[in-house]
Amino acid sequence: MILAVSILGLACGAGDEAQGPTAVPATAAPREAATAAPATATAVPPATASAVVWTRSGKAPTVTSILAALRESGVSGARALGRPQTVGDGRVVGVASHGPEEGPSLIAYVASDGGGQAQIEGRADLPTAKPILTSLMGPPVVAAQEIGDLDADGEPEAMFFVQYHDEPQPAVGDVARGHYFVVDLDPGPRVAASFESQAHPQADVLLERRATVRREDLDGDGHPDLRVRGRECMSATEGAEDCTPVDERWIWDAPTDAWTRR
Ligand SMILES: [Ca+2]
Ligand SMILES: [Ca+2]
Repeated sequence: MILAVSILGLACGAGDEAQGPTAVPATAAPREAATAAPATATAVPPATASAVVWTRSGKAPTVTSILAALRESGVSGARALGRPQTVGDGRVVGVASHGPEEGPSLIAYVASDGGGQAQIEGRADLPTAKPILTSLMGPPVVAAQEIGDLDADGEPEAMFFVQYHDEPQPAVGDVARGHYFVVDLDPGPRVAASFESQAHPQADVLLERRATVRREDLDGDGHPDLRVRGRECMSATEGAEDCTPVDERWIWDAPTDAWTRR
């Protein structure tokens, strides 16, 4: 089975209401669960949120209320990147930057409406390959996002393609980068895959990476894997390029519920 990763627009408005029955039995306070994601031997970080029973109104919280809730939960300078997407059960998922404007960090968050007020149910750091610079080329952009059961395990994930510029280096300038993050949402959020597919340097002395991502079951276990294919090129003599192929295979693994490069 081969499924191309679709490039979706940022079509779902924050004001959209979630689909279907979403009410969750009220509890006096969020109840902590003892579950935690299994440890992995990969670069994928462990879960950062425990399973919690939330009281949800079923309406999607607004971006403004999500940002306020992020700041209240200790995420300083939170700024929304793109619009949050409905993921069912009265929840939305989205990406935000935070920290200093010149060198922000990225997080994915899962939020819901608790009766006129956004509540942050969980968040996960989205580490990029290089520090993000915003002052020259603008803030990072969520260029594409997709919600669905991307690993065919019965639970939803979110895939984000984030574009950003890194910090300029002396004599070689900056690099425009494109980074994929797959975020598991249950009990998450938790990063289940993370890799760079695009790198376009200002200078010819740095490698340019041009790759695309497809979902494809590479090991025949019935669960889609991620194949990153393309080229890395260096400018050689005038008008010519010296290229090598890129063919990375990120295989989904049931015990870790994550994609590991093999
Ligand atoms: Ca899934
Ligand atoms: Ca597979």
